[in-house]
Amino acid sequence: MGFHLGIDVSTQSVKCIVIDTENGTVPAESSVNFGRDLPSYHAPDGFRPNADPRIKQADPRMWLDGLELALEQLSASGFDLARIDGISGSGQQHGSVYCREEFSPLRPGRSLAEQIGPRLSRPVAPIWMDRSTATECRELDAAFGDRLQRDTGSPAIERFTGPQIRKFAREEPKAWRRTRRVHLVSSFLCSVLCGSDAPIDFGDGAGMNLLNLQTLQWDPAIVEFTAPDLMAKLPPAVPSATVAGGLDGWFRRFGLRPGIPVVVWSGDNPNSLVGTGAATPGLAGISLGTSDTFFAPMRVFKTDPQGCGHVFGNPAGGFMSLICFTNGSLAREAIRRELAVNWEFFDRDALEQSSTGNGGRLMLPYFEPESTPPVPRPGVRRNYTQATPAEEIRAILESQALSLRLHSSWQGERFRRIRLTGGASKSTGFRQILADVFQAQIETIQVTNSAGLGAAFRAANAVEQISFERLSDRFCRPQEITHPDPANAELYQEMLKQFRDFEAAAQQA
Ligand code: XUL
Repeated sequence: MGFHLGIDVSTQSVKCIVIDTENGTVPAESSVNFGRDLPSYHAPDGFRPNADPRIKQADPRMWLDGLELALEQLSASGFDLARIDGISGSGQQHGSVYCREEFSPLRPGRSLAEQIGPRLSRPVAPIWMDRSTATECRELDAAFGDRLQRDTGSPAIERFTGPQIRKFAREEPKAWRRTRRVHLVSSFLCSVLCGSDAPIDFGDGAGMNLLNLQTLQWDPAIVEFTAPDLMAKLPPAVPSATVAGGLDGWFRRFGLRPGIPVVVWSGDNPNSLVGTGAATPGLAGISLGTSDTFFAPMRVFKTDPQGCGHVFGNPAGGFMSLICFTNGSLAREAIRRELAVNWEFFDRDALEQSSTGNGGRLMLPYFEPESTPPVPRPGVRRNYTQATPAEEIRAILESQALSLRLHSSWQGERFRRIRLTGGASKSTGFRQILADVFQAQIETIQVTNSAGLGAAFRAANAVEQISFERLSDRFCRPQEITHPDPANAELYQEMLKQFRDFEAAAQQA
């Protein structure tokens, strides 16, 4: 039993969490927000503003500075980082980093950004919010048809890495030729820790439209079609419990011991699955972050006939489902700002001042292009013209809950217990709406950074062979349980049909 570090590099921040597997405690944490703490990158929301709303790119050096700062804060917190026995991490999914050279040991005298920046063949990394690859997606669909979804778990998706790589290789052929390695955000940062090229795990690799989930290898035909020489530029794909290497000596400055095992990183959703304790069949998870996501372990490999849901590798073995709704907290925050109310009103008073079902008010809050269902152009749609601020807030929350239920039904499984995580999981009103819409018990856990916690679990699991069940018993005991009110079941069942019809009509308009 020992100490393990999980590092979560998400859209807006870098967070570190240390777990003590002996005592089931979290002795140290730190957090760096890109907008607040690294203003020189001019990326208040984690990406660079662009005149084209479909383009969302970040500077990889911002992640490196964020990592350095978060580790600095962690070591300043008083916890002796020399006690750490293993490290793993979590990256926002689908984003890609293009390197001119393979990784080599780091030079001690220079910052990470200073020495790794010049080794990139592309100064920016497209992130998961990017929607600029419609052409490439059409080409992939035309070339592979249904096989793409059957074998990679998803049809061609604009934010997925394969279409993004294809676009870059076509638009910037010289820079593409100079690229020796294409990394995901997760494998890039894992490589930085190791000072050598790290593999991509099955969890995050499945979000690329390149990994064949039947063989768990890169799919040669799809890879060849995607971009010239891509196979040679991809790191190997490996199980999530693989040790990628030993920690580079550069990290000695924080008190960390060089050489300690660095376990391959994964995506934020696979990490959250284990970090919420929902990796065993029967449970599901909902993460209410910048985007909202629904995820669950899969008993059998199955794909979404609507094409919105995805299949990723489950770090605990087998597969998991993932449905991503781009307009999560992003939309809740936009409505709150529009109404000029504080969070207290949004989370509590508004729901007290409005009634369940809200007179049938529904809202499609597409402040940004939406992934589920695919909506390329932003625009908020309502099926009503009048609402008080309280009703407006209930409309967005009920509609988001109905959307989560509607688009997760393809798995054909009735989830009676759902683990809730992310910032908005603190809202008791939203928890009740989710419990009633799903007619499921909603459970929160103490640690809200489930992606970082999941990464620390994966380090403990790979290094010390501690099972996920055991880690989840220690760290993920339900804190607050919200029971569904059966009296609301029928009302929401009816609204679910209305929501489905409203959404379908809006998509055709
Ligand atoms: C999942 C997705 C998002 C990002 C956000 O497919 O695009 O959840 O991983 O971090």
